[in-house]
Amino acid sequence: MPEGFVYRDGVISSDEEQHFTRHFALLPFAPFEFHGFQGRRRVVSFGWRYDYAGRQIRPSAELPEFLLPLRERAAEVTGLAAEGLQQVLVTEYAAGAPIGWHRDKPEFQDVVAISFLAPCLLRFRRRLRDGWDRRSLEVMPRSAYVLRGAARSEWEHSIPPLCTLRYSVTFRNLRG
Ligand SMILES: O=C(O)CCC(=O)C(=O)O
Repeated sequence: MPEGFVYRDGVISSDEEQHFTRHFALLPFAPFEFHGFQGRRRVVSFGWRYDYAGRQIRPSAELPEFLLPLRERAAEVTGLAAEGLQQVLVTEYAAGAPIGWHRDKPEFQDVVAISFLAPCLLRFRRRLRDGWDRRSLEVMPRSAYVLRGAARSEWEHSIPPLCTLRYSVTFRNLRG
């Protein structure tokens, strides 16, 4: 896998997964919007959100209490302080909803993602002189992965659509 990518299975239990997904179902999700285009996934941001029209991050709603223990878990995986993970994005991928090729915005630094309910294929690609260098990994529910280093800055990532609901919660610190 790309340098800077870390994967850890089983960072939450099945009971914890059920607890969190019951809360997710009540969140005020909105379709992901990108320059007038609406993606099929739905998102809700806490702490900070990226404003695509203004090309900058803006303050967002305070992190709900039920997500604090999950942020602790994400912090343990990275070795970062939990309070440093200031941006939290909950994404709901209904059946058929992908996330296309992208790199995370440069305003953010490290990315930690915790997955819920369904396995997915996390794909990476980077441009070579004559094509693409590609990697992929099956990411399991209740696992965490971290994007740092080249995995974060040189490689793009994407997830093809699934047949069932998946949620992810991504935690990001801000570039200092
Ligand atoms: O759902 C995931 O694991 C990927 C999330 C992601 O790539 C993003 O929020 O930028």
